[in-house]
Amino acid sequence: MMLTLTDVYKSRCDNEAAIILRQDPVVYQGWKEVGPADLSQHQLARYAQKGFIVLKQLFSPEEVGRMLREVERLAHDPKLEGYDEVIAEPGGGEVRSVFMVHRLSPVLDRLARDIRLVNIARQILGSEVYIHQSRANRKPGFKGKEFYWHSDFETWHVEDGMPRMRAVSCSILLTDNDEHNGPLMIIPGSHMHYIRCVGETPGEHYKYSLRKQEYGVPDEASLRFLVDRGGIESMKAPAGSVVFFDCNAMHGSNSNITPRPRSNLFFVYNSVENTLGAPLHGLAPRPEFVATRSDFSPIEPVTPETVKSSA
Ligand code: 6CS
Ligand code: FE
Repeated sequence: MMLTLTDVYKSRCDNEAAIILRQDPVVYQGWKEVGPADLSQHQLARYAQKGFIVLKQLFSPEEVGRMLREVERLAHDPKLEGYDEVIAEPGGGEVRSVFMVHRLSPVLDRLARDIRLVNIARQILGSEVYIHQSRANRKPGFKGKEFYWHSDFETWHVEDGMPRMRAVSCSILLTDNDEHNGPLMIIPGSHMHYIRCVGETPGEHYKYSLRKQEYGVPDEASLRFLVDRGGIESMKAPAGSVVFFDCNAMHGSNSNITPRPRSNLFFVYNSVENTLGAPLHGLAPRPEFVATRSDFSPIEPVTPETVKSSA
């Protein structure tokens, strides 16, 4: 008898949108090693309930300055011009995102392995972790366009074959994020429902979706359901702050028409127990710069001097 495990998180199968209850824990037990910036039990409980947590000014202005300079160096590096990793804003011109920054920059590679971030990811995911994806979203002044509402997990499950909801995004604010310049918005509690999207994913979808997502976009009735239950919170915080948010948290951000950039770095930590399988619907795997497949080995964290002295 052929056992066919139904995929509870299938999506983009037909023209039927649906709201499914989450079938996975949010905070996985089991990680006991203490780190210098660990979340308290209360913070972990709040994260489990809301789907995100904001840690104000985890990094010093000097550290943030170095990160921002490195992102701008990559964004304007003539050697990277025309590379798939560098995504222009719709309509061309400004650089919207640079992907796989942890492999393009030794400075950002060390940051991705910083024990202050890795240990919190381990606490949440209850295991060793590796980087599924990294990117810098620059959202430049006047030109930075929106990121419409979406669940990252819906894309990572359908297009990257990520089995379960056992990944966490870490966004480091490189500039002040305020109510004007397009801060990340998250719907509290939305991580507890999975929105099945309609439509059929086109081939090489990432070539368009990273500029403007048109498939894997939740329907308005489902979005209204989530917002009616949880409202909307903007991740307003000074540069150097860090937002950890669940892979299935519904999020988005508005365009930036102010002169001030809203530049954020994202590291996506995935559990080593949740490594990618085959994408759904016979889709071809997305390239390495969007979804790590070549190396699932656990991150070896680094403890910067600044942390040693303050730990
Ligand atoms: O497709 C992805 O993996 C990317 N797309 C969005 C809108 N957010 C997550 C990720 O950067
Ligand atoms: Fe996203």
